[in-house]
Amino acid sequence: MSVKKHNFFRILFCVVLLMGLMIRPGVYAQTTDSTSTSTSATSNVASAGKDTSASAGKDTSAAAAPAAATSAVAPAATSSSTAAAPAEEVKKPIDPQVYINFFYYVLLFFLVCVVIGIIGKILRVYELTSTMQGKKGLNKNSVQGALFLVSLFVGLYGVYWSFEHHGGMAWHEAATEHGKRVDAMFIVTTVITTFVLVVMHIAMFSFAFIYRGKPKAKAYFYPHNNTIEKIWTIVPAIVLTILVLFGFFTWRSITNVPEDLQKSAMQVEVMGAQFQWTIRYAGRDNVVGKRNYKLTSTTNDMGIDFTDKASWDDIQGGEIVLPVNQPVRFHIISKDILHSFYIPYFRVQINAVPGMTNYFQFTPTITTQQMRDKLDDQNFNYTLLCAKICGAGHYNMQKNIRVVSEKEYKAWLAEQTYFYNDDMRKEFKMAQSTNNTNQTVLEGGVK
Ligand SMILES: [Cu+2]
Repeated sequence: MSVKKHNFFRILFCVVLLMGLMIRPGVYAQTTDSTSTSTSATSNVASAGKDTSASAGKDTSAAAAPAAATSAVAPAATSSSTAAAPAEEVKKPIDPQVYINFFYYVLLFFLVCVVIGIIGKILRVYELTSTMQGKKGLNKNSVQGALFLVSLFVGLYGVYWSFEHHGGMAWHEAATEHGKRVDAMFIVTTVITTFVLVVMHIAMFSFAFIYRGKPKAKAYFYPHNNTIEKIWTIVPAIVLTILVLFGFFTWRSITNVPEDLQKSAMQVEVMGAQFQWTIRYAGRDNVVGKRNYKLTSTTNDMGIDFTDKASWDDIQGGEIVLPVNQPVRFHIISKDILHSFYIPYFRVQINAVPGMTNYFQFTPTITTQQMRDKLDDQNFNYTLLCAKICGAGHYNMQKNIRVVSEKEYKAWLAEQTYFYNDDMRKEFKMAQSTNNTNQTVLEGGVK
């Protein structure tokens, strides 16, 4: 039985090895393309976003939509464009490297299994020969204790390596005033939790080594100690309370803005909808006009109530442009379902909830150009993202944010269009006259 088993694994290993050796660029790619174009389209969405958006852009070019609008329709257009696309576009080959990588890891897995098997066999042979020679053989307790120590060092090195290599990827300077407070909180939490992680692991793994099974050692029965119980209950409770309070007061300091500062800040409304953000600047009066969801129409996407004169000077922002070092108060709303207003570099995240308005006030402190220079990346842009998985096009809910000087901001704002444009005026006046007629008819009926 065991001989059969061994033969089975040998054959399996040889088959995988041969398959790996037989891989030639293009061989698999061609067969897959002719059979499963939809798969290739899907994987292209993930791996080569540029291709997908390009093809989606072609399909929607008739509408001459700007970049943001094109990206908003990309998910729907992706499937239709695949069906309607010309033959040569459909036959786009999958990068053969994908298959090579896959088989490389499969082979690596088998190789690791074989190495472990060989080590096991060597140990078994050593054990049998020791028994035959009348020696004690391998002390499994010592081996396992040593393995615990090895795991400890490998694990701790892994933690260090992860901080060293991935810390830089996740960590970037905050570009807002309050961002520094959030970062301070993050650093303190990380330092405390890392300290606990290291101390706990050293204790656990080294105890497993120090108190490994020994022939003459006796287990010490130690059922209870009140002092130890108190220490390990009170100390974590104090640390957690400090962390929670630290978080609570930081959040309060960020969100509880005094009323006069709320009013003096620049007012911008942002509405999340599947799958785009619509931006409304308050205009000259710095008051965002009222909305009523019942007024939502194809021309009035936000349901702006134009009977409120404060809405007449409200400005549409194709992108978000903010003047540096000036407080801005975002009114965050949702048209349909939950979204989340998330700007990583600004340390800003708050849900966009249908039926209510959330607010986030902050002051950007680093312009886009300054950040580009700092990061040595001239293509860098701050981005508003949606942090709530809201449907198929969720990944596309992105909006560029430009932080510029006051002068540049004013120049940009002057070029933007009003929500209350000619079409809206006509629609509004028609609605007004219909209302007036209805009112007259009603009043006539009452009389
Ligand atoms: Cu989303």
